[in-house]
Amino acid sequence: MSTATAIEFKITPLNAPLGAVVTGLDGSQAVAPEKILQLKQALRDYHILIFKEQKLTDEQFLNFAFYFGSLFVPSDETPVLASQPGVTPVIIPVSNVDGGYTGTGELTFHSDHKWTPYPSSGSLLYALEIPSAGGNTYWLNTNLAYETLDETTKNQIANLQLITYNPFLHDRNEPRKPYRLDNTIPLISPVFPHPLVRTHPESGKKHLYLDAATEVEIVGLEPQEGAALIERLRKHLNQPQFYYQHNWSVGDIVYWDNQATLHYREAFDPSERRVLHRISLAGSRPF
Ligand SMILES: O=C(O)CCC(=O)C(=O)O
Ligand SMILES: [Fe+2]
Repeated sequence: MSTATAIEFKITPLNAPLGAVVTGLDGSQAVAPEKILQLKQALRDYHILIFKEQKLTDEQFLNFAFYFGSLFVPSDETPVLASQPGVTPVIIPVSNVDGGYTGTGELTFHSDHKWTPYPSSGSLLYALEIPSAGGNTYWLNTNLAYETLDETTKNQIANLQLITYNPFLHDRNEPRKPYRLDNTIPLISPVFPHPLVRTHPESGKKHLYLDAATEVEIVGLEPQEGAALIERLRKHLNQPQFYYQHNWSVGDIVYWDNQATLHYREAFDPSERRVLHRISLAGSRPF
């Protein structure tokens, strides 16, 4: 006899430039092989998956995440959010309370760990406490951003390599710059150039692999020319037609593909609590 309350497993695409909602799946339980495969395909097709009504311990959250890959572990020379010398937590508290990370301010569009040699393939963020207003997270489809460039620009950027400087090694007293214009200043971090147009390792689609604000440099271009090109590409990226705005509910897990999307977070009222847990999965060398 089936219970009246059991919800059927369903993957429903959003009416948006990316994203699908997954209902009827309990991440605290073992997930059937055919469902895992359907979810992997859906991630490839929709770039972000939103799992509703989850109630997981940290251990269950890890077990669920590891169906999709192994843990992203940065090297000591490439610190990331929450890195302390020699260790980065497995589950990162993205929270404005209790010693968590990222505060209450706006976070500009980015993909996680892009400045490392093997950036994270995807991240999962699980909502435990959500403010009454603000703090929405937006995900942007970087394949659409690429495809809507004009042909001249596509040709111009086809073989360019981009360096993204590690924001966690940035000197706090220095103003943040969008582009490294003065290349006589010695570098304080190792750098890992990646293609500005990235091919997705599963779909083969092309993606504009650039975030909205981190300091970058195009290899081999004159600084002024590189800076002008990056400014133009960033203007193009930042268009509502490319993104979906997620209004969090407690119990949501959003699993996004860092190889196909950028994400942005709105600021929220510092007197409210916002607590999420994040797991990032390992990735491969961009090509
Ligand atoms: O707070 C958020 O919604 C997103 C924070 C973020 O960028 C991340 O967890 O990678
Ligand atoms: Fe992030």
